[in-house]
Amino acid sequence: MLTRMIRIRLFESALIECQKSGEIVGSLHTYIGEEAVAVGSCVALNDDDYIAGNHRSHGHPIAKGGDINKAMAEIFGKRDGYCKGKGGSMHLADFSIGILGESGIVASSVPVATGAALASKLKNEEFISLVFFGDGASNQGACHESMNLAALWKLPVIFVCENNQFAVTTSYKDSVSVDHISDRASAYGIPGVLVDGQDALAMYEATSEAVDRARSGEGPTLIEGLTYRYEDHSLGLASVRRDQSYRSDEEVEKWKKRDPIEVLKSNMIKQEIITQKEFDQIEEKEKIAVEKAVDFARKSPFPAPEELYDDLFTDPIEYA
Ligand SMILES: Cc1ncc(C[n+]2csc(CCOP(=O)(O)OP(=O)(O)O)c2C)c(N)n1
Repeated sequence: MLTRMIRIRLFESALIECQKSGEIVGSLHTYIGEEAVAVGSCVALNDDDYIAGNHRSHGHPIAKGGDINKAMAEIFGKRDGYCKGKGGSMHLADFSIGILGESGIVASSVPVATGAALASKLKNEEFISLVFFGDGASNQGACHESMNLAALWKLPVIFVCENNQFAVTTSYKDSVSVDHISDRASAYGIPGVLVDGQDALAMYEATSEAVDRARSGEGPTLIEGLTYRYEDHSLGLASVRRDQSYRSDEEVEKWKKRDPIEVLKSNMIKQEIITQKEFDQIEEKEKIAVEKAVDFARKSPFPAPEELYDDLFTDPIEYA
């Protein structure tokens, strides 16, 4: 878990630099500060369980064990990327390890994961699915419809709401009618669990319980991981540039003091599971891996213009 959280942090930090230098174009939604939610959840799953994500989804595939070379190349828009450079930052799918992919349409992955869980049930398969979505997404109709149906049909799906407390600049306190998003679970008759999203172990434990429920046919669970986004909502989007008036510097600093990597690291050092030196070694190894990923992405070619329509449709259509 520690390794994967460090990998996500360094991956995102490298992306910020490459976006600043102009090597990456388009918008980027970084996951820095929220790493424990994805990692704690994903390590409770098997490789053939499915996950789906959203626009803030570089961390999810990395947490599931995805290939950072392919992820980096995709975000660079290069041919060796996960979707041959045509999906970009919000589309890092890898079916071989259960990553169904993501979508920039807020809340749209919630019914996708619910559909995957329905497929598992109809086919009498063992796999389950888990979807990550934000506090903003939790207000969307697609989210409520999916939870209702999943509860009614006892589908093996886990709903993980990453409550990073803001939808762009709107606080969840101004847009959610209950104190906690997890409180909504009672309306569907399913368990709702509020978890410290800065604590990877707590996320792991809550998800493991939900996995047991899902696999034994008891249906879905709603988990709310209370967390915080350190960076701006998005990089590279002119409309949300640098507006920090919706939150104070003190608040950001307060949350950084409970950094998810530090929380796990200090816990492990205290319990003598790891030494500072070993931590430094992991960090160094991941730094090299991320540098290699950037290099891999830089060297990969852009897709050729004539490949533009390839892989878009199940049955390719002819163009005059
Ligand atoms: C259906 C839809 N509405 C609006 C948007 C614009 N939009 C992109 S991200 C975002 C905020 C989403 O907030 P949240 O779900 O809390 O996720 P977070 O960005 O905080 O991780 C909005 C409104 C969109 N992409 N899709």
